[in-house]
Amino acid sequence: MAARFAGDFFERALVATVRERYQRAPRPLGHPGLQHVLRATLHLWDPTLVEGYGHSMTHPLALVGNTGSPYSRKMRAVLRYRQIPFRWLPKGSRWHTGIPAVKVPIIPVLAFPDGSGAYVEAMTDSSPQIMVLEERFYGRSIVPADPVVACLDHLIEDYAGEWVTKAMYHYRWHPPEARDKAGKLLPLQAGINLADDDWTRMRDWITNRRVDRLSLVGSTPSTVPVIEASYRRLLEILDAHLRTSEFVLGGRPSRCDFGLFGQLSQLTWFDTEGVDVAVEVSPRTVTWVERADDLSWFEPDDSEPWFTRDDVSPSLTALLGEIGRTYAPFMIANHRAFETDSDVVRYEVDGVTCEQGPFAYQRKCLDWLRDIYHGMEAGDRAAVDDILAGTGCEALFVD
Ligand SMILES: N[C@@H](CCC(=O)N[C@@H](CS)C(=O)NCC(=O)O)C(=O)O
Repeated sequence: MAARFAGDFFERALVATVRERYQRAPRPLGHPGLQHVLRATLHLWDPTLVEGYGHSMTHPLALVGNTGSPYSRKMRAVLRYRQIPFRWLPKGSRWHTGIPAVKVPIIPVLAFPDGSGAYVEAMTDSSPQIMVLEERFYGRSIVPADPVVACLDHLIEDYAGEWVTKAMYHYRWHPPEARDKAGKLLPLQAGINLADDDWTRMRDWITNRRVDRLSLVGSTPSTVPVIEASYRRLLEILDAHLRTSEFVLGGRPSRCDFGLFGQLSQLTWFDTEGVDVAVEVSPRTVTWVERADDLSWFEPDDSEPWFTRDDVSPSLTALLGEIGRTYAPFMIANHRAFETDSDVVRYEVDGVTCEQGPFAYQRKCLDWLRDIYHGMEAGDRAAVDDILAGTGCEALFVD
C-alpha cells in the first residue's frame, strides 16, 4: 500500500516536472528530430503530457468566431502562432454546427474534440481559453516563465480586453458612418448569400442592439474625449515601443500582444475613424497589427527572450502608466460598485468623471489579477511593486 502510494506520488511528481518543462521551454530539445521522438514516447506514456502531439489536422480544435469580433481575432491569432490545428467556424454560418452549447452566448467559443473528432467540450472567454491551451499544448508558450513578467503580461492583456475595448466599441458604434459600415458588413459574415430582406433585418437588429449598449460599455457624450485621448496615447506609446522591440514584452509574443492585437485589429483596420487616427499617429502600429494576425511563421528565439524583471524599458513603463491612468481607476470603481451594491460605476480619468453600469465579468477579471499578485512569493511581489511604482497600477492591488 505504502509502496503503491509512493509509486503514485513519484509518477505524479515526474509527470508534473515533465509537463512544466514542456510548457515553459520555448524549445524542449534543440533538435527537431529528437523532439519528435521524445514527444511520441511521452505521448504513449501519458497523452496528457503532450496533448498537442495527439491532435492532428484530422481532429483539430474548433474556434467559433467572427472576424469583426476583437476577441475572436485574438484567439485565432493565438492558435495560429502556437501552431495548434483548428477549424475557424464563422458564427451562425452553415459550418457552425456540432459545437456544444455554452452558458453565455458570446464569441469566441473554443471547442475540443474527443478521439473520434466530435466536439465534446466548449468554453468562452479568451483569457481562460489561452490558459487552457497552455495546459494542453506544449511549446511556443505565450506565458512568460518569470512570474513577475507573467504578472505584467496578464495585466496588459486585461487592459486590452477591458479598457481598449471601450475605444473599439466607441469607434465602431458611435460615429454614424462607422455604425453604417459595421451594420452593413457584419451580418454577411454569417453567410455571403444571405437574402436581402434577412440582411436588412440583421443589419437593423445588430446596429440597434450595439448602439443601445454604447453607454453600458462606457461611451457617453462625457466620456468620448477620455476614450479618444486614451486611444491616441496608446498609439503614441506603442509607436515609441516598437522602435526598439518586436513585441510588447520583448523579442517574442505573449498574451498581451494578442490581447492588444484583438482590439487593434478592429480599431486600426476596420473602424474608419480609428483607422485614420492610427495611420496618422502610428503607421508602425498599424503594420505590427497586420503582422500579429498570423505569427505561425515566427520562430521564438531563446537568445531574444521576453524582457527580464530588471530590464523594463521606458516605453513599457509608459504603457503601464497609461494603464494606471485609465484601466486602473475604472476596474477599481467597477469592483467597488459590486461591493457596495451600487448600480453606477463612477471613476475619474484626467479630471473627467466617467459613469457606466457595473460589469460582472470585469469584477472577476480584477479578482483574478489580485489572486495572481497575492499568490506570488514575497520577493516576486516586491519586484512587481517596484516596476509598478508610480504608474498608478499599484492601486489595483490595494484592496
Ligand atoms: N470576455 C470575453 C468577451 C467576449 C465578447 O464580448 N464577445 C462579444 C463579441 S466581440 C460577443 O460575443 N457579444 C455577444 C453577441 O455578439 O451577441 C473574452 O475575453 O473573450
